[in-house]
Amino acid sequence: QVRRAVCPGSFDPIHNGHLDIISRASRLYDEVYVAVMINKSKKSLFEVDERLDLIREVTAEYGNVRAEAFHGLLVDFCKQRDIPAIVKGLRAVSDFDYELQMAQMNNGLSGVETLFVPTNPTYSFMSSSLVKEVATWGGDVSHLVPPQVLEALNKRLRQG
Ligand code: COD
Repeated sequence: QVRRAVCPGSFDPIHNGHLDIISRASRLYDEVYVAVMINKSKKSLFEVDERLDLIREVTAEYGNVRAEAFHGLLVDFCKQRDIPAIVKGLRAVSDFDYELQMAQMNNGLSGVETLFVPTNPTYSFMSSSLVKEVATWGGDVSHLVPPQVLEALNKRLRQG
């Protein structure tokens, strides 16, 4: 039986903290889905297709990762693809309350399990919003995102 897991998020854009979790999941499972969950009420810097392209470029080397966008509940994404496990990174205790709530809700809805991976401390302070904020004001984020993402950020932010 093929062992599948999903790493869900907004990935606006994908950064090294996300990649750390995805690469670790890719070593634990046969197939890893990266699900870009569409949230129309959240203003984004990158279109869903741009986010997917960046994810595909930077995860290609892992060989067993595929990226898809989804509009709806994460449990439905999982059901449709026969995915029994959600893999999430935990940055700090501050993440825990909300992550626990979602994990319990998702388990109650469909029986899907959530596995938490402790974030690599190198990346535990990172979020897509902070990366965008620092980059917007000209700060150096080259150590926080893969080169393809850095290029996309510079391009987008220069367009103003
Ligand atoms: N280091 C390691 N991992 C990290 C880091 C970091 N610095 N930052 C984020 N991560 C991991 C976390 O596991 C995080 O959950 C994931 O990457 C994605 O991060 P973001 O910021 O791109 O994504 P969020 O927080 O916007 O994602 C929230 C979801 C989209 C997962 C959630 O809202 C969801 O499941 N929505 C779908 C609708 C649904 O099913 N709702 C009911 C939920 S009970």
